[in-house]
This record gives sequence, structure tokens and C-alpha cells, in this order.
Amino acid sequence: MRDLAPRLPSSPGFWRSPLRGPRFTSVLGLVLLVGITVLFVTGLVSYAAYNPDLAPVNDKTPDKGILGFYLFAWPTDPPWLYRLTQGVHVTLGLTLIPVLLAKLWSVVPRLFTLPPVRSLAHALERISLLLLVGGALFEFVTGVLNIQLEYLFPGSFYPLHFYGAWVFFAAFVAHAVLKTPQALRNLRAMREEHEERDDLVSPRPAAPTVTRRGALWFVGGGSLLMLATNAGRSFDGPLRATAVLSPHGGPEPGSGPNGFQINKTAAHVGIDPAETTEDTWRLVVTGRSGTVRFSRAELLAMEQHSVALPIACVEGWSTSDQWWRGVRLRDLAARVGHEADPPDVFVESLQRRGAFRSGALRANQVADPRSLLALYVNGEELSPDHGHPARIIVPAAPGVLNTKWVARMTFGELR
Ligand SMILES: Nc1nc2c(c(=O)[nH]1)N[C@H]1C(S)=C(S)[C@@H](COP(=O)(O)O)O[C@H]1N2
Ligand SMILES: [Mo]
Repeated sequence: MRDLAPRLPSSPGFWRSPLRGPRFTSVLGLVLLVGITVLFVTGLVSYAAYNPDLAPVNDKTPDKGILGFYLFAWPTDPPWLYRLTQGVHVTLGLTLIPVLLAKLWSVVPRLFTLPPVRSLAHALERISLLLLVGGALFEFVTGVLNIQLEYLFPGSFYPLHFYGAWVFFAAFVAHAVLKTPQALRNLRAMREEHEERDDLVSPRPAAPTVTRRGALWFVGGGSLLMLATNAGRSFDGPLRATAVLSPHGGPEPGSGPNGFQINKTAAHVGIDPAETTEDTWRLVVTGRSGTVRFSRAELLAMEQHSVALPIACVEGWSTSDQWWRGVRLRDLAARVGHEADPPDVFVESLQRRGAFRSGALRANQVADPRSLLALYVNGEELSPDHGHPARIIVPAAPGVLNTKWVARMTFGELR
């Protein structure tokens, strides 16, 4: 039995890396304490940006209950707001992956300690750790899968990631409250070069092949690599080309006025070109005073406005400002009986299937003079893939609310 014991992972002698120890774990833990807090806050912000309280089409989590307590009317200023918050959310999440993996590796011996449960308190602690580790892996895996393989969880990524975040963060807060004081003490001890005594320190360490400092640099280097191969998709031109690990990174799709990133192409979502011609396409606008049908020529006869705004997707990528030109949403509202105080609007596209074929905008978004039904971009007609004949563009809104191939707009109180 003595001889066999070190071969089992439940035996402390089984784990031989001289890197493991409270200091190594504490450094990684403190990085995650800050990083995951930022991830949680920017995630909640992203949820608010969808305006889920506004209408069922925007609300992918109708059973959110009190979890929606903090929701607020998403502002239209600054216009790059969602570009920043969601860029940080996704890019930071990817950058923290090496840190998370190293942290889990550093404490893995504790997963196997025997007896598995020593007391009721110990049982509760282990359950909370299960939620913590399971929640962390779940959030990182669903997040990565959503940006890499957008159709893996059709429609259901949103609730999975949202509810998962709350479970994970509850366990995370409990863990942080219990462990942060110890982690800070460990770091102070590190400076004073005390000897370490802890169950994480191997009782029979193998000869070191790298110093702890070296191992931390290695983890940090992995994070820098994730940052360098993903961050570029929040910018245009040569910087985007550096985002080799990202969908919507790499080179721009073509050149010219419409040569910026495309989420879904017209062909992909099944837009029939025959429905978008001068003769066939009509915009149907409904409001207090009834319904008006506009041809493209009639829209062009209205006052045209130009505005520079980015596209910023929930997947974390964004474009820099494009010059959009078209009709103000509030001018369209005025044409159907909402001259003062334009209300919310429900926007539907020509698209018949798929999650993003319609969306709702709040009154504050409709009222903003920069919110347009765009007909042109960068001086040229919208290309089929960017939403020809007409698309929504709203400052600071997530890309998903910038509906393409718009066919119908219904103004009125949606709540
Ligand atoms: N009808 C329709 N509009 C849509 C979408 C869609 O799938 N269908 N995708 C949205 C999403 S998620 C984004 S990020 C933007 C992207 O716009 P772009 O392809 O012009 O860059 O379009 C939005 N408008
Ligand atoms: Mo998007």
C-alpha cells in the first residue's frame, strides 16, 4: 500500500511539479479576480444593450425575473460605447484563457484529496468549488463557441451564457471573499521569501525545469498571444489582418465603399434579390395615424442625413466609423403621426427565418438625430450584403439591432 500510494492522484506525492504552491496560485487568482469581475460587468452591460425589457424579440431570457433588476435604457452616447464594452468583454475573455487554465492546473491536486468530504462545511465548500470550476469552464467554452461557431447553439447561447454567468459569479464571489485575504498574504510572503507550507506544495518535488517566475511569464506570454491574435478585429485595415484567430478578423471582405466586415450575407439568410428591386421593394411604416408605404424614390425625396457610425457585434468584432446616409428614424415616425416625442419601433426585415430578422429600438434611440434608415454607405448604395435596399444604423447599439434589408417598421409603445 505504501508503494502504491504515490501512484494515485489522491496521494500528495503523486503531484510532483515544483511550481505548485500557494504563491503561484495566488498570483493567478488575483489576476482572475480583477479580470473576471470586468468580464461579468461588461457582460451585464451587453445584456442591457439588447434592451430586453423592451419587447419579446429582444428578450432571449424571458424568465430572467430579478436578474434583470439593473436594466436601463441603453444610451446612444458615446457612439462607440458598445464597440468598447463588447470588444473588452470578448477580447479580455480570450486573453484570460491561459490564466484560467494555469490556475486550474495549479490546484488540480485538491480535486483528488481524500476523504472527499470531511464535514458538512467541507461538503458545502466542495459544492461551491464545483459551481466555480464548472461555471468558469462553461462560461469560457460557451463564449468561445459562440464567436467561433455561431450556429452551434441556435437561439440558446444567450440564455445559457446569461444564467451560467450568474451561477458562476455567485460561486466566484464566495470564493473571492474566502480566498483573497490569504492570496494577498501569500504575495506579501513571496517578497519576504518565506518557506512555503501548504497542501499545494509537493512533498517530493521533481527537479525544476523552469522557475516559478518563468512559468508565470509563460502563462503571460500565452495571454499576450491570445490578445495579439484577436484584438485586431476591433479595428480596420492592417490591424484587422493581425486577428488571425478571429472570425471577422483577417483581411476585409473586398475593397471599396462596401468593403467592410459582413455578419451574414444576403445569400446566407435567404434574401431573394427579386424582392429588393426598385419596382418590388416597399417600406411599410405604421404608426398612430395609420400605414404609409414608401418606394425607394419616395424615401430619397425625404430629407437625407449623413452620419459616421461603427458596426459593433456581440461577437466582439467591430468596424471603425462608416459614413451612412439616409432618412432619420424620427422623420419616418413623424410621417405616421408621431410628430413630437417619437415612440419605440419594431423593425422587421425581408428575411423570413433566423434569429436576427427583426428587432426593437427604444424611443431614445428613435429620437436621436443620428439614428437612420440608411440607403447609402461611404457614398455608394448599400451592397446586398450590407442590407440593400435599406438598413437601420443607431449610435452605440449592438450590431444585432442594426437590422438589414428592412421591410416594415411599426412605431408605438412596445412595453
Ligand atoms: N435582417 C438581418 N439584419 C441583421 C442581421 C441578420 O442576421 N439579419 N445581423 C445583425 C448583426 S448580428 C450584425 S453584427 C450586423 C452586421 O452588419 P454588417 O453585416 O453590415 O456588418 O447586422 C445586423 N443586421
Ligand atoms: Mo452581430
